[in-house]
Amino acid sequence: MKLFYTPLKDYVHKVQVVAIETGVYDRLERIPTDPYTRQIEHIQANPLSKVPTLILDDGAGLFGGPAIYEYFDSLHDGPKLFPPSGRARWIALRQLALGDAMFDTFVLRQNELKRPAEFVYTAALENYMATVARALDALEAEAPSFAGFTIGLISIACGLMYLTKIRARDGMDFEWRDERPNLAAWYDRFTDRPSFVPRDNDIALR
Ligand SMILES: N[C@@H](CCC(=O)N[C@@H](CS)C(=O)NCC(=O)O)C(=O)O
Repeated sequence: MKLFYTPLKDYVHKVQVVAIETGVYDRLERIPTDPYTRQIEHIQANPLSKVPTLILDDGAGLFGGPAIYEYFDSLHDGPKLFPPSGRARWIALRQLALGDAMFDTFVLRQNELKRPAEFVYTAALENYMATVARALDALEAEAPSFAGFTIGLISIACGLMYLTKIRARDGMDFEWRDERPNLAAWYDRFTDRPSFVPRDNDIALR
C-alpha cells in the first residue's frame, strides 16, 4: 500500500498512530507529500489533493482520513480502535470529528495568514480561535470520562498535538493547557506510548 502523507516536525498525524497501533505501518510505502503542490500520482488517487491518501494494493484510492483509519482497523484481529456498534461507536465518531475539526480549523487559520496582509480577514481568524476554544472547553469537561484507546481519543490527542506544534512554531499567545488541567493530564498520559513519538523528522516538510 502507498500512503501519501505530510510529515511535519514535532507532530504525529493520526494516520501514523493508527498505522502503528493496527500493525500495518511496515506495509506502507510512505510518500512525503505537500498536498498544495498537486503531485500527479497523488491527484490521480485523490482528486481533492488532500492528505492522507492511500492507494490499496489493487490500485484503488482511499481518502478521507476516517476511511483510511477504519480500513487499517479492519486489517487486524486485535482490540479495535473503532468500537463496533452502539453508543461507544457514536461517541468515538463524534470525538474523531471534533479532533479532526480542531486540526482543520487551524489549517484554515494558517491559510488565511498566507494571504497578503491587507487581505487577511481578522474576523475569520477570531472566529477560528473561538471555535477551537469552545471545542477545548467541551473536551475539558469531557476528559474525566475518557477511557480506553479509541479512534476518537487518538483524534483528540493529535488535534491537541497540532495546536501545540503551531503555537511553538508561530509563537502564538495561546496555550490550550491554560485552565484545562483535566485535558492536559489526560493528554500527557494518553500520548506516552511509542506510536505517538514523531518519526520522519529528517524528512519533515514543514
Ligand atoms: N480531516 C480531513 C483533512 C484532510 C485535509 O484537509 N488535509 C489538508 C492538510 S494541510 C490538505 O491536504 N489540504 C490540501 C488542500 O486542501 O488542497 C481528513 O482527515 O481527510
